Amino acid sequence: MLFFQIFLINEVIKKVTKIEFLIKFIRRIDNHNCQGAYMNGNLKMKESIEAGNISVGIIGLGYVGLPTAIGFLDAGYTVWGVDVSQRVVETILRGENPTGDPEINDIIPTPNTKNWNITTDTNLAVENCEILIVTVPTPVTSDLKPDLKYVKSAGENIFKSIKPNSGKIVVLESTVYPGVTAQSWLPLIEKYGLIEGVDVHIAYCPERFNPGDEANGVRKVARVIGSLNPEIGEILVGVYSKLTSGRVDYVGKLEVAEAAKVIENVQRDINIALVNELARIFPALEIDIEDVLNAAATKWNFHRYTPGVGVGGHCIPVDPYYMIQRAEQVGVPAELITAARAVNRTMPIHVYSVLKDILYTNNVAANDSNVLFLGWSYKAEVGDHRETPAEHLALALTDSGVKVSVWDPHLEKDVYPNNVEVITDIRSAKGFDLVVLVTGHSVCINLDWSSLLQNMREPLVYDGRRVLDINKLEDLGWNVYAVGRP
Ligand code: SAJ
Repeated sequence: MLFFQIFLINEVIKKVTKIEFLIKFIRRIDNHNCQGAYMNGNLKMKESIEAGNISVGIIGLGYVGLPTAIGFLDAGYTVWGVDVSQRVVETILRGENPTGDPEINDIIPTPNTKNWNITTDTNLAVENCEILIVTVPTPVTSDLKPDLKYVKSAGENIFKSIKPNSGKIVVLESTVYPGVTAQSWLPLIEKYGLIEGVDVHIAYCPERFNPGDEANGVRKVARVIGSLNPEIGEILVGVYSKLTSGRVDYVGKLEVAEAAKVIENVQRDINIALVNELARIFPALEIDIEDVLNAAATKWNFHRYTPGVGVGGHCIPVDPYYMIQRAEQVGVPAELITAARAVNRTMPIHVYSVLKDILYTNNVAANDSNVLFLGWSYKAEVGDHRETPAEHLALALTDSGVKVSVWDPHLEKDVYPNNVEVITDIRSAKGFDLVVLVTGHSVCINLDWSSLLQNMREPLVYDGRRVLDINKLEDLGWNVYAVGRP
């Protein structure tokens, strides 16, 4: 009896699955037959794009999403910005900037700006937008593995709100390894009974704007687009061509666009790793790396990069691990990428040992020394401390008994770890043994070095970004050291 019951249930399940399959098959056929009509649907979408009367939803209003949302508003689109954080949404609705990036302080739309809708409700944005753009973080886990949880949760929230036959376009902009968009989102589309190419279209268009660089901002930087359906790719070329004055290219497969973005950052990490490694080698040869770079840069095809205390930010020190992981998955180890990453990752420790030598050579006991960091941001002229190498350098120093204080007018007081003192007024900086320039902000480079010298215990300065005028400082009486200088 039991056996007969199980057999019956199995048969029913098989039938249901078959029916489900049949429905989807018919919808695809039907859609294919009315592809023309749907194409007309796309045509309608294309026309409304050209007419500019479509709404764009931006999912994730952080360092990338908020400037992107403001860019689309600026380009004349109705924008629905979504963030899971109530604090972020309320801050933006007050016309204030929730990201630490002061660069966009003055461009946050004022409250009740027309066509500017900010919410925590993804469903509302999906209902009101033809195109949804996902700009969520793609960090790494503590063991340096890609962490795709935000890409997946954003996808979950979007796809569960999409209605059949709506033909919405969902674009991922976050930096990922080749394959993530399809691998993360197609199962979700399936889960919610949707059909990619009928109910929804997915595409990839990596964000590329360069923080702190107006010439390569959201409205000027070139873009590339990959998608499963070339027509959707072309539609998005139209959409992004209104956003940026830079060129916009449809490059075919999702994976091509995904790979393009990740290698742009991998290439930069490798190039920086080369000069950082040379900055370790040349002093041992009694050669100053800057002299060598100046000489090499006279050659037309020498690409100059700058050595420094380390590589920070949410992109360059993170994205290579995506490529390393993907290469491992297919059994082709990324040796060069891995090696370069290790060089840049250990630069703060290299600089730490150099600073210890400087203190020792100048008879300053480490556990009785006061070091002043100029800058904490991961790079010049931005107020962004994410993955800053300053944190690793400061920790190594304080762990060895050195007292570290920091001055960085680009950052709020609450971003610092508790092992450092924060100085808000550089004129009050007194009693230091060593100044370390960690970030090349112009305010750090152009500060009053002679009065700072008056307040120092020892006239020692270390240029960790090769931005200081060494001769001028030596003329003032400073004892100048620098990364890559013997
Ligand atoms: N750095 C050096 N030496 C150099 C150049 C940079 O040590 O010669 C350091 C910087 O000080 C900083 C880090 O590298 O700590 C990264 O700074 P960055 O200016 O190289 O890059 P990001 O992270 O601000 O922006 C990068 C850019 N990618 C490329 O230039 C290939 C930007 O265009 C991307 O949009 C961004 O990553 C991103 O979001 O992916």
